Amino acid sequence: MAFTFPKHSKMLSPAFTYGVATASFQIEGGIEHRAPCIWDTFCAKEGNIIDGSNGAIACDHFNRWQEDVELISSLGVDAYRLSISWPRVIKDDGTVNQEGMNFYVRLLDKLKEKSIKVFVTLYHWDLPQHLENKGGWLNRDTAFKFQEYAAHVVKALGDRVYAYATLNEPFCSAYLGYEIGVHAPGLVGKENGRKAAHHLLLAHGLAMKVLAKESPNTLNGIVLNFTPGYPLTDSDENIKATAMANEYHNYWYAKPIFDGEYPALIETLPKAHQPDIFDGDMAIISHPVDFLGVNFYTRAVYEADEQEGFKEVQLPNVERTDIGWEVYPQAFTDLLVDLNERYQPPAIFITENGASIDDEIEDGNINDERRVSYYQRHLNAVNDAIEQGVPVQGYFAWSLMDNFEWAEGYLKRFGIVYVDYKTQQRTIKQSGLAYRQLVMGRHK
Ligand code: IFM
Repeated sequence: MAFTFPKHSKMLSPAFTYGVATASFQIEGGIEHRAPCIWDTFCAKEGNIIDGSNGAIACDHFNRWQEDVELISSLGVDAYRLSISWPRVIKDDGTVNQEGMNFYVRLLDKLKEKSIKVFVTLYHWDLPQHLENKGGWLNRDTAFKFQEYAAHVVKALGDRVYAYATLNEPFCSAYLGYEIGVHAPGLVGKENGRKAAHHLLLAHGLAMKVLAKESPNTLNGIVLNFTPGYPLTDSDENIKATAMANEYHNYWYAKPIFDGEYPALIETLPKAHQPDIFDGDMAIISHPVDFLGVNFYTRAVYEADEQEGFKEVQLPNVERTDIGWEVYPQAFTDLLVDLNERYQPPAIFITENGASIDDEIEDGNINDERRVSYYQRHLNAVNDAIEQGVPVQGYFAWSLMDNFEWAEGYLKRFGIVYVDYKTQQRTIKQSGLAYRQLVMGRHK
């Protein structure tokens, strides 16, 4: 199995960055060496995680990081996207936990030794629990705590880093975590979601200021996830409902960063659901970024709903991955073209894309044909966007290896490497082998 591209494709050039991605809570374990975070607390509550699991061991990356760097290197990729665990590097009193910071210093040194570029995400959802106890992302002060944390990380990691993303998917933190409660900290209420989102975006802007000043030689930006909405039919009501859904779920995060304002939808929300925007906030949030990280997995289909304005519809008889997400690569191209037209980001990196498949290991092989097919079609979708002038400079497979898939526990596998959670043995899947062949076979 191998991936194919049109011969002239820019994605076959060595200048195009290929990488693999992970996040701290999903792979590290080693929780006895760090302060508690909101996901530890969320996992401890019965019913929150489908298989009742937690991040205590995960992929045991905290102990197996050297072996994992060898694995990444064996895939031949140019880059590795990882996240820093805030509660591992900062103690509850705000000072640096040197032991925790050294973990990342050593990891990054080893990656440098292997000539692998490091894309660091500062926040991939593991908020220190003591900050949640003071209101978490509903508390404006958390944004300033994040700025201090960012400054400590930049100082410690120095020139080991190629690119920094402030946040990963603030939509998930704000909407899933504070509005519908399926992610940590599990709060529910429309009065929460937009307020949490505003403080997350403020945190991003404040950290960008630090990054621009203290780390001018890295690429500094943010990672947003997009699930583009499409109308169920072309009726005016459904088209309008879809536009509303797109503003609420997608542009809500991108527009403030690039245009310095929220989508017009904000005016129609009840006052109690609107964030408190202080003078100067939007200028902080719209600090120029060097790149936009785009995470894409699927699309959503909407129809009008009298009460809510829009409602998601599950189409019957469409191809889906094993997490239930529709496979619809055209939406990837459409999204990238749309983002480029709207915001002209200086550069785009696809920071996540991949498929959850219920893999089985047979005679030491994982023949994940459906994942290979997913990757092939989505890589082509990116190529189509590049051909339409979108400045995509790199692509990261989600994920390097199977890991803790949040509320789904360990039941959903996104890796291009299989993890046997009993033995912690890693085995490269067919998709991983195909990815390696693509990366290593590029024109020199
Ligand atoms: O596993 C997650 C990741 O942490 C954030 N983006 C989506 C992935 C798949 O759900």
